[in-house]
Amino acid sequence: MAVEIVTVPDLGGAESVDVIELSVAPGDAVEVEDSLLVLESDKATMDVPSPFQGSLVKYLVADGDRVAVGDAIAEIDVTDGAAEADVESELLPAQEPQPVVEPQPAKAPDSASSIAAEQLIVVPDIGSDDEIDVIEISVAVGDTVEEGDTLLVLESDKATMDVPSSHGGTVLQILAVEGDKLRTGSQVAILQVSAAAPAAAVDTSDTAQTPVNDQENAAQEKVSEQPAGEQKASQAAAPVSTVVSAATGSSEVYAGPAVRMLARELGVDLSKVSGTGPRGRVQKDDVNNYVKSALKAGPAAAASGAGIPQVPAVDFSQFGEIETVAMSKIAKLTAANMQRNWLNVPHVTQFDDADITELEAFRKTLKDEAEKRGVRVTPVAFLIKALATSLQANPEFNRSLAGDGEHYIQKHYCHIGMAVDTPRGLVVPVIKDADQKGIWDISAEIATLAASARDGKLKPSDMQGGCFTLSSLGAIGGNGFTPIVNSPEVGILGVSKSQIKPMWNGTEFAPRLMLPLALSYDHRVINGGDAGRFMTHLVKLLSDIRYLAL
Ligand code: CAO
Repeated sequence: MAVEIVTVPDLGGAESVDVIELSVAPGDAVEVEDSLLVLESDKATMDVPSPFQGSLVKYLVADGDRVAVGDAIAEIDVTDGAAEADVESELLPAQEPQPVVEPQPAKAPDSASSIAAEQLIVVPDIGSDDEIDVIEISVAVGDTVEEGDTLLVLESDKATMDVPSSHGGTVLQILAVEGDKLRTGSQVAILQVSAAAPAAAVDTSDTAQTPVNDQENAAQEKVSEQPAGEQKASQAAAPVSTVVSAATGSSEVYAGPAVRMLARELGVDLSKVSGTGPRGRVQKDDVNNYVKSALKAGPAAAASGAGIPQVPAVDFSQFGEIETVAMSKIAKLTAANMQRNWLNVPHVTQFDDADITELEAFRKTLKDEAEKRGVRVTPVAFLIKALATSLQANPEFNRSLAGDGEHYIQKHYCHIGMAVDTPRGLVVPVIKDADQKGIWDISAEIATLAASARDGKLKPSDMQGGCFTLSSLGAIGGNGFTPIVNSPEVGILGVSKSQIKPMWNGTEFAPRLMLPLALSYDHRVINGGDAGRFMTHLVKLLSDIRYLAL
């Protein structure tokens, strides 16, 4: 057995880097340029390709190790293979297509062919003189790019922008690294531009004799990524790709570190994303588009994107007669919103009963006056007024979490949403400035909004701006339920059917009309103490409505 040691090649300036992936298993056959392992610095992820053909004896490092240039990383048994790529390619049978390394047309800037011209690519006018960080190098030396393909990505504190190639050709040299600061006119890359260049970038001399399928073509193209000068398989000069070829399971994903970071943040499995960049490279837009289409595909797909196992589809017709009924637009929206809120908001629900005996007695006395005014006064009007008053006394409930997760948005207005059950589905019109309105006005508005909701005539503005939601099922029945917070609001009150119950008044049990209340809240914003105070205040207002006047 003839064993060759593979060492960490030039790291382009990085002192030491982490091993983040061992790409093959001991005993596996490896070709020259096959990725042996993946290293990651804080700026880039790099494949370490094998300089030898043979089989992997063992790794000399483990996943998570930190390594530096020259460290021994693997042993390759080269007994049956040849150490040099060009020798190896001659030994291969012609019928058996392999990802071989062919000598490339000269690609170094100082050795361009006579028909090729070198083209310096610079940062185009970016609308200011500011220096902007390079956050991603989108191509590697040896890549073939079309005019308009992204060469690198810049990011200011306001925007991310792609720097497109002004020419098509082969990348000879990249003149920036991640973390550099560039401005309009800064040098980005040198391309070899000529009619022959793109064809030369992927060698076809062998494929002309040996038909290969698409996959093998892709493998061959990958092997040809490195400039010819660097492809010479010698251990000392083993090339490091500065782009990422990250393995996810057995399938390789071609993406840069910034894209991988975005995918990690969004919980996206990159192996499921189709890359639209050069040679199928996954770009940021591909990840964003994947997320958008997963969300559009419906809650089940979105949930599975978040790593939640999907409920398996069942063929119900095997159990009896069925009918497939289309969901209304409102029902689909409600389903998506409910799932989003259920998954995003850490819910707690607190329960209590309000004694509304006096409230109901008073409400009945309003009947004649209500008829004269042409309105119906139901318990819901008092609940909305009491909620508005409680929000004012407990402003934590009139907040939303800011997008940065580090601030609250404190609202100084008081709009109460009211869930309305309609034939098309659930809608939530909003009673604006409920704190400034009396019971007559609120009653009239409830009637108008509920009627518009049932007739499908609510305007978008009727349903916007809610601070807190009331969901009253009192007219329908039930002892209690746990409503789902209508995020970005942080609280919702679920009201069930009032019942006469025997209540101990200190000397005896007396029949009292008790209203079951359930307060669900977003525990990121509301503490249990806040919720206890809010509920106690609300119960006090409903049990003695004179407090509403204070
Ligand atoms: N306990 C006992 N009776 C109650 C009650 C309660 N908590 N709340 C209302 N009632 C009574 C009313 O007193 C009224 O009877 P009277 O006419 O004899 O006084 C009757 O029930 C009808 O009241 P209502 O609640 O329907 O009246 P409203 O117009 O004020 O309510 C609205 C409007 C929009 C809240 C209601 O029609 C509605 O759609 N509720 C369903 C909300 C919903 O679907 N929530 C679930 C959302 S989450 O899935």
